[in-house]
Amino acid sequence: MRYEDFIKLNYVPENDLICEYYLETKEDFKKAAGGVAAESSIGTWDPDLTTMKPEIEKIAAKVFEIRGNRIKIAYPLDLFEMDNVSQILSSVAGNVFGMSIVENLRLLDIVFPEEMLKKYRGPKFGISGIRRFLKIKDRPLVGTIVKPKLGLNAEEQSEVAYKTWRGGIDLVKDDENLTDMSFNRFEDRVSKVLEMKDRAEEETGEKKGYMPNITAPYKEMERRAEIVENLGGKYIMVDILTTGWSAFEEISKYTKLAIHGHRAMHGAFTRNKKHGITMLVIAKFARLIGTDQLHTGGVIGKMEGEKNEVIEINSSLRSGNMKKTFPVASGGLYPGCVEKLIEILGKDIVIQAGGGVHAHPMGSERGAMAMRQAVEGVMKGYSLKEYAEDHEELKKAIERWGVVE
Ligand code: CAP
Ligand code: MG
Repeated sequence: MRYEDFIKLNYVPENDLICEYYLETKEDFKKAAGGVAAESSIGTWDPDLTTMKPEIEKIAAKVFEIRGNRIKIAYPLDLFEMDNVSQILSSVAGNVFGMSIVENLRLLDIVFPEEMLKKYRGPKFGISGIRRFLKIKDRPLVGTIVKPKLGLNAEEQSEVAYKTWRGGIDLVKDDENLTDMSFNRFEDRVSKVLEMKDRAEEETGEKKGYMPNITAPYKEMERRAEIVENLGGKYIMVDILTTGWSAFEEISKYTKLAIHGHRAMHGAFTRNKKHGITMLVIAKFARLIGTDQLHTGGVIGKMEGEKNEVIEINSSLRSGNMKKTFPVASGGLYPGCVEKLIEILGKDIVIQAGGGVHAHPMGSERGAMAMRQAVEGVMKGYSLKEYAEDHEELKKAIERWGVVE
């Protein structure tokens, strides 16, 4: 089959997996588009394979739509091992990005057919399960990342966590690069932080969550998940991309705990608007294989991520029959962002602040109070400035970082 033979503009997909790509080429557009369908399914550069058979040609991917630089390709399900995300990605997001006929190629969106969705359990808890567990009905969850990222010992880490829980934080998490360190051992940390969690729960009468980062070589992740479970933890955190799809898929099957998915490294392939893979696609796969919470962008913080894109990702995580993944807004956020964030992203989000809690001039506990006050003020219908009038911690936070209008 020649590359052009992979174009079938009158094809109507039924039970196929659909991918939408943005494509730029210096060569003939149809040839390049067909090339993408070929390389991601059954074809190669020389059309005259002596090994090709008519029944194999039937499962070729088909470019069935071309609109400007956007193309849609339908993939018959026989091309896939349906419950193997690595294999699916090796097909639709593999060699194609490096083909020389392609100048730029971006996988914009992916739609999984019902037959494939049935193979996946998705999140174990999802938004509703997590809300039930934390007993928080409809406000955004408030989270913090203990800062500095690295350097505190287990004891210090647990004290900082405790202070923020007391101040009103719901979820405390490790940073993406904090694992089992010489100065802060995993098991020691988890045990100390969970002890402090129990104390904070008793003192505040609220449910709290700790999300220890178990990111490590696979077998070690299993061991760490077990440590967390045996110590009474309910959550683990995994850096889903640096850990890799296969390991993430497996740990998610293995553990009974809720999973917080950190997306560190996504910018390496999501950021270039013409090439790579969108965060939307990453998020869809991450939900399929079980992430209960996922970083999707804070819109107004320190990290790149356009408003409409984040809205689209978040609504995708909450749509369909599978349990919904809690979108996490994080990165450079502080109390003054809360009103705007809720306005843009709604209440079904986790709002996290690291620097925006621990750099509060009155310290971590009162920094946590300021974040919680911001959420409560907005939920009660006040503007942040109004609510700050009789909430000192929020007032101090606004003096330091201002309010996003
Ligand atoms: C936030 C954070 C997260 C970022 C990642 C950090 O801390 O812990 O890793 O949110 O970005 O280390 O930067 P701050 P994203 O609140 O101190 O910024 O959520 O976009 O994946
Ligand atoms: Mg971080």
